Amino acid sequence: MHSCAPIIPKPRAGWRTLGIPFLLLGVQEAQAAFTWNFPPPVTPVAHETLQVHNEFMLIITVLFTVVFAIMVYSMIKHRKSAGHPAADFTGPRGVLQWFWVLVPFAILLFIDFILMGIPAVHALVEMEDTQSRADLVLKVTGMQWKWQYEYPDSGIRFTSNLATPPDQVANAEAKGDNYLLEVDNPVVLPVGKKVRVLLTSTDVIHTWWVPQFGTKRDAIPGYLRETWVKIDQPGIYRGQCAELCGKGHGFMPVVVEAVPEADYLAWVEKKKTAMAAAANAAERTWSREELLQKGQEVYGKQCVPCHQANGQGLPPAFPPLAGSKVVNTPLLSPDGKVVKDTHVDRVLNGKPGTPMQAFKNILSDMELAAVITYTRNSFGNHQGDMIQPAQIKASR
Ligand code: HEC
Ligand SMILES: [Cu+2]
Repeated sequence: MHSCAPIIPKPRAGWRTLGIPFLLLGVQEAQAAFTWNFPPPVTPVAHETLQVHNEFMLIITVLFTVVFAIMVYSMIKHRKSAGHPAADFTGPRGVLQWFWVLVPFAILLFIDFILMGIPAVHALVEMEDTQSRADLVLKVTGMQWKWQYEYPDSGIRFTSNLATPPDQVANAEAKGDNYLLEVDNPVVLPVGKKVRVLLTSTDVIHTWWVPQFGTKRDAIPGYLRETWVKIDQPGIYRGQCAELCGKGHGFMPVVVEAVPEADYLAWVEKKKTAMAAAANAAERTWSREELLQKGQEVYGKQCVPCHQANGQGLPPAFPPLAGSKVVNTPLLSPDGKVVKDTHVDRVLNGKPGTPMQAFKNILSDMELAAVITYTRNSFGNHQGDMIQPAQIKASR
């Protein structure tokens, strides 16, 4: 386990005092990541949007140069001190001036509608074509502050949490190469397959964004939105949540591992086996030590962002679990049912309308039993009891 450092970055004096010019020069950790151009595109949409961008840059640079060259030339050449009188636009000469209005207007219309409009509309249509010939569906759910991934075809479901150690965030340890861009469970996708990506959220708006995919789409609670990717090269692609979604917004990266199809299929089998093993874990009786140990691990990943490593929370937004009334309630009713507003109820069902999410569908029976047992026997809570995965399973 890491030390009890909260994941709130301390301000770095260097950034604040050196300011923007040095920031732009790429001092300190920004240096490695600093480039002038876009990262290499790896999906059809990313290729196309980059091409549209480059074409547009070329067109507007030419326009800018030509227009400004004529302007500057005219201003200097026909200046008053060189003896040029002001133009008179009245009378028949004035009508002729319409020529100088309509010709550039026609040129701009041509550029906008033909040279820029056609490629832009083509790229837009391509972006929206999420359904045709899709090989695979990936469902992405944003939650404070992690991503949940589901593969409806194979029944795989897991959450993907930040893997950067809190000590690096607190500057107690040197920052790694993929600082804040690393997760415990990356999404694995096959290369060369069209993946339809469905997006939603359980709490606030998040955005699933991987720059090299050229897609960036909001995950909105209550809506199902979509985008698609077809990754053309194996590799690890990193991105971030791109919608300010609260305290942990900077701590929910996206990591996608694109692999050849055979490796993908092998990964699917491995995940399925692991999920079956997790389901079997609910069948046997666990010792108190096992539950406490596993519970501490689950707590570190799932609960620390809000309730903190020491269980003190960050009141008033996030209540302490240390000494909490809810935590210190009896476990289940005598007939094994979940009682409303008790510890088990709060963790399984969350509290609607607050950031406390329902962990019923995020964690396995084993993980739920472990984290509940752990929290009621830590941070000064001494319930001295435990709950078994089988009891959680039976109570569902
Ligand atoms: C995104 C932030 C967040 C995360 C992550 C989170 N909680 Fe909470 N939790 C809250 C908030 C906010 C409340 C207060 C809800 C309310 O208004 O009653 C709460 C309340 C609770 C309570 C009741 C405390 C009390 O005294 O009212 C328990 C128990 C609890 N959480 C356990 C957990 C466990 C266990 C985890 C990890 C598996 C977890 N929480 C993860 C935000 C979070
Ligand atoms: Cu977010």
